[in-house]
Amino acid sequence: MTGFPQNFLWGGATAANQCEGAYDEDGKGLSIQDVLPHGFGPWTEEPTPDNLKLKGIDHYHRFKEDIELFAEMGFKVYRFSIAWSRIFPDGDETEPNEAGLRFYDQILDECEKYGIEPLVTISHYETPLHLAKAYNGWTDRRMIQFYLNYCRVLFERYKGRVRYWITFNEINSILRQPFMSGAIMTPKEQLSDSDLYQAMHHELTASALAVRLAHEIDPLNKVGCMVVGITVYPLTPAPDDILKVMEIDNDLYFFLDVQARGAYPYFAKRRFEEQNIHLEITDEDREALKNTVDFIAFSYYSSNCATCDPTLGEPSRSNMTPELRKNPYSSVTEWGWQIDPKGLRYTLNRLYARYQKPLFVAENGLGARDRLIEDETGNLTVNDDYRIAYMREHIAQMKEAVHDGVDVMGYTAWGCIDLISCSTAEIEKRYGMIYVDLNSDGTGTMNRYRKKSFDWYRKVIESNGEIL
Ligand code: BGP
Repeated sequence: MTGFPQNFLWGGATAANQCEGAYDEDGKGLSIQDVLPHGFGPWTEEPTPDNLKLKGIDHYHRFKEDIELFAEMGFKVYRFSIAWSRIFPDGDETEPNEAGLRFYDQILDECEKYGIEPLVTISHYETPLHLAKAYNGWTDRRMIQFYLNYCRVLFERYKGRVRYWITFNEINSILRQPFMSGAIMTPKEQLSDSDLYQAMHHELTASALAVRLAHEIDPLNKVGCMVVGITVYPLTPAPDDILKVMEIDNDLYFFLDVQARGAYPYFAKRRFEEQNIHLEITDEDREALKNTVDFIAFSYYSSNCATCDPTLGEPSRSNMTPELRKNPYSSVTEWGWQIDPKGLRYTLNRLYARYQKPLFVAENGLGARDRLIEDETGNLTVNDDYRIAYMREHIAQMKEAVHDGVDVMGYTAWGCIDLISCSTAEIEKRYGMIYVDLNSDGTGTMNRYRKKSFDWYRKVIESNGEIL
C-alpha cells in the first residue's frame, strides 16, 4: 500500500484538563491539574488564579462551536479525555456524578451529528486530587478498583457510542513524572524504586483489567494503550552508547511488552534484582495482564540522543529529559524540542516489528508562538507555515511507514485547537489549527480563528493524505 487506507482515522486530540476549564462546575472535584499552575510542578495546596487550566479555553461551554470547527476540517476522529473528577469528584465514591456524565453525552451528541468517531482517553494526567492525598495515588493497590469502577461507568454509559478507548495517556511517563502521571505525592527524590515500580504495576494491571471489562461489556470495543514514543539514537557508535540506548528502549518496552504481549519482558528480572525492586505481583495479577490491548497509541514530537560520555554533546530540552543529548542533525522548536520527522517512520517501524498490532499516532504537532493578523479579506488568521511544514513532513513519513507495511490506524494532531500546554501550563505554546484569543494573564475574548493550517489540514483529510 502506498497511500493511506480508506478508513484511516484523521483528526485531532485534546485533554480535558488542558481545554475544558470549568474546574469546579457541575459537581466536578479537584484534579491534580487544578493544583499544578506551572506544568510539571511544584503543586500548590489549593487552586491558584495563575493556573490557566482552571479556565482552560472554555471548551466546557464552547464545545459545540469547537466540534463544528473540527467537522469543518473534516475530522474522522476526535480524541478527547474524560475528566475523571467530573465523573467521580473524589475518585473513591461508588456512585458517579450524573452532571459529569451528561456533559460527555453532549460531546458525543456533537460528534455523532458530524459523523466523527470519538477516541476517549480514560485517564489523561488528571487523577482526582483526593486519590493523590488520601492514597498516594497509584502506589496504593486500591486504585485499581477505583479506576475500574470509573471504567465500568464509562463503558456502560457510552456503550455503542464510543468504540475506541485509551486506558492511560503516556503510561510510561510515571517513571519521570510520578505526580502528574501517577498522582504520587511522595517527592521523586524520596520515592523508592520499589514504590515507583509497584505503582507502575498497579496501573498496568488496571489497564489490562479495563481491556477485559471493555470487551465484556461490548465486544466491539477497541482498547489501546498509549506511551510517549521516546525515540533515542546513540550519540556515537561506541558500544557503550548502543547499550545505553538499549536500556532506554527497555524502559519503554517494559510498558508495551506487558500491555501488548501480556507479561513482563525477559529483562525485568535482572532490572528488578539490580535496582533492589521488590514487587507484589499476585497470580491473579499475572492472569489479568494477559488481557492485551487491541492497538498501540503513542505520542511523537521529537527524538533525542544518548551517550555514556558526559563530556560529549549538549543537553537536549526535548520532553524535559536533561540527561539526553541534542542531535546535531535536527533543528529545534522554540521550546528546544528537536524536530525529526524521519524518527516517526523509524518509531512506527520498530513498534510494528516488535508487536505487530495496529498503531495509532495519537499526538504529534508543533508548539509555537503564533501571531494573529488580518488577511486581505479582513479576517483574523495566523500564517503558520512553520506548523504546516512540521505536519507535512511528519505525515509524509507516516505515509512512508504505511508503504513499509506498518498498520497505522490513525493520526490525531495534538492540540488541534490551541490549549494550555502540559509541561509548562502556558498558552503561548500553541499547537492548534484553530487560534484561541487567550493571553497568558488570562485575558482575551476566547474567540476562535482559523489559522492557515486549518485549510491545509482540511485538504489533507479530504484527499486522504494525497495532497500534503
Ligand atoms: C504530551 C501530553 C499532552 C501534551 C503534549 C505536548 O506529553 O500527553 O497532554 O500537552 O505532550 O506537551 P506540551 O503541552 O508540554 O507542549
